[in-house]
Amino acid sequence: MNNIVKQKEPLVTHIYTADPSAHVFDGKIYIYPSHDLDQVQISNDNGDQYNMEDYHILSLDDTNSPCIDHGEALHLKDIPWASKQLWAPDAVYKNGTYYLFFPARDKDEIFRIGVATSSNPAGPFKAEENYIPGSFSIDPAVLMDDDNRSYVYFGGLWGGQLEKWQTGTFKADAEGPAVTAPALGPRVAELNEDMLTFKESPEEISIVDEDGNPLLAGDEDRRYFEGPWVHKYNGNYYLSYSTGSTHYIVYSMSKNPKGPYTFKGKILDPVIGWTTHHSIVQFQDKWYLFYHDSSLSGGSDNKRCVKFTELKYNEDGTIQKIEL
Ligand code: FUB
Repeated sequence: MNNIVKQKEPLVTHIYTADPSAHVFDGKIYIYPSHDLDQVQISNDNGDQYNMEDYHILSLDDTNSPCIDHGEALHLKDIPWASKQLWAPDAVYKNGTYYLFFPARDKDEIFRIGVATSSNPAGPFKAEENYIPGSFSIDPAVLMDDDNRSYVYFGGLWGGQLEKWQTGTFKADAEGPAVTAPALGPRVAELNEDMLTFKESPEEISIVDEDGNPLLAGDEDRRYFEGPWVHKYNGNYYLSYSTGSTHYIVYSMSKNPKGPYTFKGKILDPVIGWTTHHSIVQFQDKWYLFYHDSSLSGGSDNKRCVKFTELKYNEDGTIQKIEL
């Protein structure tokens, strides 16, 4: 348990946490973060410094309550198909079961996406024997739509390996598109009723500018890098994500969960540390951005802390940029 949480302070300080996916279950806010290890690591573009081995789930009774750490919810050793690097997870509830979606490298060092289940939002979770067939790359985020259809959004460049899947199969030496070519988009797949398998092959999401032209790979202030999050507000779908190398959280909007999405603007400027990763959730009558930075460790890329702050919309549905 932590002290009373104040906005923009770390939710917990006894462990390092990152990549917060926040949801309201049973009237409380549950946060599904990565659990960064307290290790000295040299950073590289492959993300080897993010060597996480388990998940802890956090919760808040309300936005002024102490933050509760519910302890270890799932460990790498209990995931039969995974070899290392438990990266950014997400969770969804359906018919009495909570489903934890998470990326990890398989025994061939290829990132895949797995599922684990629990009857409790805080776990413990039991992993499926194998990863989701047809899954790849990182950072799964699940949207349960109003019609009860569920979609998994995922994908990340560089260490997240998305460049290596451009042909539909893994090519270890594949590189990203030329800077003047359309950027790679995140992938989306609808889930079957069982919530454990894809109903279809993942599709690439197109993110376009106000004129309908695809964002280009060289447009690093706007193009997709990793950390997708899709939420719905007033009938619009919002796809927000990290621009990676330029360190922004930005967003785009669509009338369709699979896009195309039209780029709108920035939500958050760069934070302390290389990565930036967020989620957006409504709790009671307000909206919140959950995010991380590396302030708790004095700037170590691989020792991050989860925070939150209020998020507001303009009358036309666009999101107000947050000034921390
Ligand atoms: O935490 C490991 C990786 O760093 C995540 O999967 C990315 O989104 C970035 O935050």
